[in-house]
Amino acid sequence: MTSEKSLNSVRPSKTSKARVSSGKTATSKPKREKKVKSAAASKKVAAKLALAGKAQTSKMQKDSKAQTKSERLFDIIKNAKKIAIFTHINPDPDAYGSAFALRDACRNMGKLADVFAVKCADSYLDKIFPLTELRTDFRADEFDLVAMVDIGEFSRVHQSFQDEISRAKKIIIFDHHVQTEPVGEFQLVDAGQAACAQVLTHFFLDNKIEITPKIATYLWTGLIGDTGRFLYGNLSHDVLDVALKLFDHGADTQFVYDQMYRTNSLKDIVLQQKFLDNTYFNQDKTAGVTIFTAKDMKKWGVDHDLIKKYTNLIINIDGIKASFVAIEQSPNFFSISIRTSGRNAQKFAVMHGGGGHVCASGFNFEGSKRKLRRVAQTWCDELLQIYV
Ligand SMILES: [Mn+2]
Repeated sequence: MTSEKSLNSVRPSKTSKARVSSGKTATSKPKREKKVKSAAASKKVAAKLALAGKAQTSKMQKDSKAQTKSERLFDIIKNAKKIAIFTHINPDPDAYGSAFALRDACRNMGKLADVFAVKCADSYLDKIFPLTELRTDFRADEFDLVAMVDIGEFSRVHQSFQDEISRAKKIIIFDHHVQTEPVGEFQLVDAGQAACAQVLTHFFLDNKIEITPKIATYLWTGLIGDTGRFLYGNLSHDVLDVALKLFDHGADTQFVYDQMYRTNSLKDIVLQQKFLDNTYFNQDKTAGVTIFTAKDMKKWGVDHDLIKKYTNLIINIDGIKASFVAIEQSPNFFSISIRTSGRNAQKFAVMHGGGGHVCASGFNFEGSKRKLRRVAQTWCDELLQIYV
């Protein structure tokens, strides 16, 4: 769905190293520099993956023809003893759901498996997932396999893990994002699926890996998170089929709903009010930009996770086709979540150094709130007019 042109603009190309050493990139904005740096790290990972892929191909030449990608990944897991699982920064229900489902499935196969992630503030996610068991002390030489879930690009891995991961012996990927950086051969990626949990459910079922009620609950949480409990435009026969299968495998659906949606506190209501107070609409009220500065968040006692819970508040207003929600993560550094209806947020995000899905994407912005407000007006026009 993404045009080659926009893909090329973020893909670490063969000439990217030459461009860095020529100094051209170094003179551009720091944001670009960061992008190139993470692209270089990802190139290292890609090269490793390609190498591993070749070894794998020759080793399995005799029987690989009939083997599906899913079976190959299962073989890799079966042959591993110690598996480190990673997901994207600011993990959401699909990220944690996929990671913990895979962890428990691996453990049930007798593997040593752990999830590595940097937790955001306390939230409802603590009630669903054993987040006290998250690890941050990853060392590549202590594991023989790295599994990444719900990650469309290497730069979305928490920065503190990136260097060690690039030293990993073998990397596999389960995902449902449009991959904007090459990630080698060991991957099970379907950008047509609504959640990584959906990809993993198929993987477990296809390979007859036991889905315990606990694993089903984790996967259900991921599916509910990424479909907005079947509310977003990414519903399909398969989503409902997977939901039914997880239900049949004992997913505690009511527990998940109670944790995720029946938790409106006074703080939630206040936040919704602040959301409206801080949203600038364009002239014909078809797009909105909401900005949360760190100072305001501190004043109102709301955190990143609580705001994320309402990322869809503006896009759900009748007539709104695009919404931008900006959260100040560090001084003058904002994470921007885009939500769209009938517009391609993914293409837009890629053009701005980010990524994601057709109706839900994100990227980062460096600059003051005032600058952001000004630039965001042009984003609204751009998104509404070009990315149809
Ligand atoms: Mn996801």
